[in-house]
Amino acid sequence: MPEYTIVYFNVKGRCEAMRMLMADQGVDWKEEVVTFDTWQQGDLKKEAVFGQLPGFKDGDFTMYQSNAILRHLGRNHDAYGKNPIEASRIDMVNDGVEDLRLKYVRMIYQNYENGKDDYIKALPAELCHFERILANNNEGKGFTVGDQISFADYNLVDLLRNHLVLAPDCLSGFPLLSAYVSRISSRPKLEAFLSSDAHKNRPINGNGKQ
Ligand code: 0HH
Repeated sequence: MPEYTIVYFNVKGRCEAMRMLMADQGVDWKEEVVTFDTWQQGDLKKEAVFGQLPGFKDGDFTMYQSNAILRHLGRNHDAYGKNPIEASRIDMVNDGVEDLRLKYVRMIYQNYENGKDDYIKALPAELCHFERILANNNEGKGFTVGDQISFADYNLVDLLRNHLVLAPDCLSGFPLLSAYVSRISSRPKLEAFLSSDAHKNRPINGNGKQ
């Protein structure tokens, strides 16, 4: 069994998708929770390749960058497509998820009070891309790419679940996305993780906004 450790702040943030992937794949991992005070001391920031967390340990190998970590897990657990074309499609979907995550994070951390309403108004124009991606793959009955789950699915479902907290009706105009989130979230091992106190009690973001 791999020896995985997430090194991160006590938030879902950029790590919940990797936790969802590991839980769903039946893989254990450890958490090294970094407090604000420890981070402020600066040693961990100096160690981090780009001066930021999350870090991820796979045995003796330590890496950074959340999307690279997701890809690493995708490769290790057969969640990166069945051939190079599927892998490239999965990369494309994941880059789209990252584009939306960056907009969400900027709103949450830099413009919540003044920007939340406009952000929610603009959401359909973002979500329609993912609805179309689903519609174009097995009529939206499965995953974003191919016929097996990928790291991009965990990333997308995590981000959509966060958006359902921000705006509970945001998927009402997107029947395929709505069913997709329910379907993926009810995979037995994933559902057990999503029902756990560890998941439920961990804040989505670091500033109390959600
Ligand atoms: N491209 C990187 C990735 O995908 C971006 C990483 C990043 O933004 O991995 N890291 C942030 C934390 S994620 C970071 O290291 C946002 C969660 C914030 C939770 C509370 C933070 C308390 C900080 C004291 N930020 C710290 C830094 O840049 O110094």
